[in-house]
Amino acid sequence: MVAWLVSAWARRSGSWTPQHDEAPVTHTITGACHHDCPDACAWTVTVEDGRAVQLRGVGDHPFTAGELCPKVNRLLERVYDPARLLHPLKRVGPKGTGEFVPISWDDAIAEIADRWRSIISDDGPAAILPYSFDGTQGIIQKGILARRFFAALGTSDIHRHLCGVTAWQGAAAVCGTPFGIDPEDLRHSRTILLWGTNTLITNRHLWPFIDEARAAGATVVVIDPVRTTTADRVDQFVQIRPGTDVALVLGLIHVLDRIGLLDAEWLASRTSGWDDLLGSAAPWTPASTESVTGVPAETVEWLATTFATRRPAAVRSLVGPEHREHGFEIMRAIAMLPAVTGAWRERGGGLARSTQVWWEEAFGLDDEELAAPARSFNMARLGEILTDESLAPPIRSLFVHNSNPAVIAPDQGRVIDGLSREDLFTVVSEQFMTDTARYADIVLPATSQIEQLELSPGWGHLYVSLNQPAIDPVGESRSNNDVIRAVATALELDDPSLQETDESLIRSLLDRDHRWLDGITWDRLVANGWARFTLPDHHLPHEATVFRLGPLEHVAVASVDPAGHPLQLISLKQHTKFLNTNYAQFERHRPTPPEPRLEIDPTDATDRGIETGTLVRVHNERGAITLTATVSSRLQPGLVSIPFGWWHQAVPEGRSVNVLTNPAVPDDDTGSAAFHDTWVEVTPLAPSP
Ligand SMILES: Nc1nc2c(c(=O)[nH]1)N[C@H]1C(S)=C(S)[C@@H](COP(=O)(O)OP(=O)(O)OC[C@H]3O[C@@H](n4cnc5c(=O)[nH]c(N)nc54)[C@H](O)[C@@H]3O)O[C@H]1N2
Ligand SMILES: Nc1nc2c(c(=O)[nH]1)N[C@H]1C(S)=C(S)[C@@H](COP(=O)(O)OP(=O)(O)OC[C@H]3O[C@@H](n4cnc5c(=O)[nH]c(N)nc54)[C@H](O)[C@@H]3O)O[C@H]1N2
Ligand code: SF4
Ligand SMILES: [Mo]
Repeated sequence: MVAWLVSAWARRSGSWTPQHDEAPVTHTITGACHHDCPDACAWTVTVEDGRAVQLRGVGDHPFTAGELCPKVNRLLERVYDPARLLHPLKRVGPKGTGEFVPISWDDAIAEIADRWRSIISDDGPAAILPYSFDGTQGIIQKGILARRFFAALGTSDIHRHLCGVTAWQGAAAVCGTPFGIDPEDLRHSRTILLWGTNTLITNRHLWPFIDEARAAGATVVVIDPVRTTTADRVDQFVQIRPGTDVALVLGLIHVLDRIGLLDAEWLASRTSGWDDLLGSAAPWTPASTESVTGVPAETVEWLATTFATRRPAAVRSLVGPEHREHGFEIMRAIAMLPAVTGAWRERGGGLARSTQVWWEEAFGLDDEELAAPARSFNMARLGEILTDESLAPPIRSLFVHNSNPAVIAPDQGRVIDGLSREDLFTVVSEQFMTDTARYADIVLPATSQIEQLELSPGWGHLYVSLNQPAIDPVGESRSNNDVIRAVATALELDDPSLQETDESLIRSLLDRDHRWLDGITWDRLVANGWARFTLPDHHLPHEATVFRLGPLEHVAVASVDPAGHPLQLISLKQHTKFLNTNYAQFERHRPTPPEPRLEIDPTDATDRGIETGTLVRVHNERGAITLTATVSSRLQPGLVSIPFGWWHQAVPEGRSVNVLTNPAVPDDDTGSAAFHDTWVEVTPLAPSP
């Protein structure tokens, strides 16, 4: 492998010429998936004469076990797709029309440096805003160098809080730290509550562990407002009214106390604030819990008894319920249940959540001492920030990488208004001409995972992989870090840390003196591809924690929003072949029928004269989109659904679901947006032909 890497690099530097008259030269390179998916599957790429010809899962990886997924099984088609961006581009038409001409890298970098110099001299570096997110989860290309660079420049920054931070905060409020149990330990559980997570779609490699537990007798429950694919496959589906989880937790605690299933000794020694919590639970009889949550009183009794007695018992949760105005309180409530029952005592009991915190700590990702940004904004407020004329200084340049804000951010209409500003100098590093890239002044073609060196941990397990570049960059594409190094040079920023190579970045992360990294070396990862963090096989993260309980309050989600729209809209990651906005541009990845559809409950459909196939307009005070309706019993009265991930061209208005969604964030500007606390009306236009 090392020999191959040397030859690949030599080839790139021009000292190697292909020998076409020889038999094909085949190599197999190890790597791992970069997508924002908890699984981070380990893979091998087979390369023949410099072209990747096969991608396979690594069979001996304990978590992903040789399987990829329906998206990434076709990754090589994505890598070589004719629509891949191959050259830097410069805008020639009005913003958003997608009219560009190719330019050289030298010209692109020079233009960025010139424009930024002039912006900095007029308004200071705070007028520049980098916007990046989770397009890649690889540590190296996700932002290490970009963070250093923008800190050195003194620009503004964003809180990258659209995903996971609220769940993190909710767990930490109860457990002191956001650590949960190793998700693999769910194989030992006898009760598993999949609480607002669609495991089969979003975290498919966890399923074998759940199956293993079930084979040994575990009861698996889904708690979700929507009958998801996962809900169809478990022992009990608990269909909760959206955003009422705090009330359900209070109802469960009420029952546990009433029938004497709680351990007084545990509560006294391992929790604080129990009396206050019990006070909050007092009014929540099964009947009152049912009236608010829609969960039948007998199910509330059953769920409480099952969780407390069929042990080990665990809650599994990712991010679904956090995307709400009271997301923090919901995630805090969910974390309280295992703390109250002492579920953490047994292996396979407790809260299984994102494992990102393990590698953030091991690799010390927040430890680097960098200058604080000039100012920082919650990324959910992008539309507001770009259109706020009173900002001093205003944002005059946006640098986007690893993200598609025109599609993923809430309140899309305002985001597009901002991106349309002719005076906003926007640079987008992308693999494809996304809805965001269309609004750029300069588009930079980005390498894909199989073209770049990367350290790829997973946020659903405790393994880390070294992803080696398998092929040369396609076209003239360059990695994020190559771009940062070039712009730093052009701006004459001479701090050597801005020129650190990707290999050096990885080696210094692995060299950190942290016990979970003991024995994980560059050479070992080159030889084996992946390694488990060095942890005891049975690792209890909260052996001595005193869990913080305390008062808990259910805050009702208004039954009708202030603007009077009667239906609540949820927008989920529900397509097996999309990964957020990735792949939505390819027909071969679309569902059948190949379009985003509005799902609506039969009662709401009948009230409005809507049938499956009716063309409808979904609208609220923020915007409108036109879709075909599907009447579906997966939902519940009052709840409609539009899938997330589709690009603008999938909808006649040239907008996708986030044109409707609620951009509200918590008052302290941390945490996610309230995507799912969105209210709409649905009006039929005409029956579909
Ligand atoms: N195939 C595929 N896999 C993916 C992704 C993808 O786009 N496609 N995206 C990846 C990303 S970025 C992430 S963050 C993860 C997310 O993984 P998950 O958290 O599993 O997925 P979500 O679809 O965000 O939400 C899960 C469930 O939460 C439910 N939910 C919403 N509101 C509430 C509520 O108030 N209470 C309760 N109890 N449930 C509620 C939704 O109905 C939904 O079924 O998936 C990752 N994996
Ligand atoms: N309505 C609604 N909105 C949501 C959500 C929802 O459930 N509903 N979910 C939210 C969540 S949980 C998340 S995580 C966000 C996701 O938001 P994003 O992270 O912005 O979304 P992705 O589609 O994963 O990635 C964006 C882009 O990154 C690019 N990319 C990938 N690798 C690289 C690379 O190495 N270099 C460069 N330069 N680019 C690269 C891809 O081509 C892709 O176009 O969306 C959020 N928005
Ligand atoms: S998207 Fe997820 S399941 Fe698919 S290959 Fe990547 S990590 Fe694995
Ligand atoms: Mo996410």
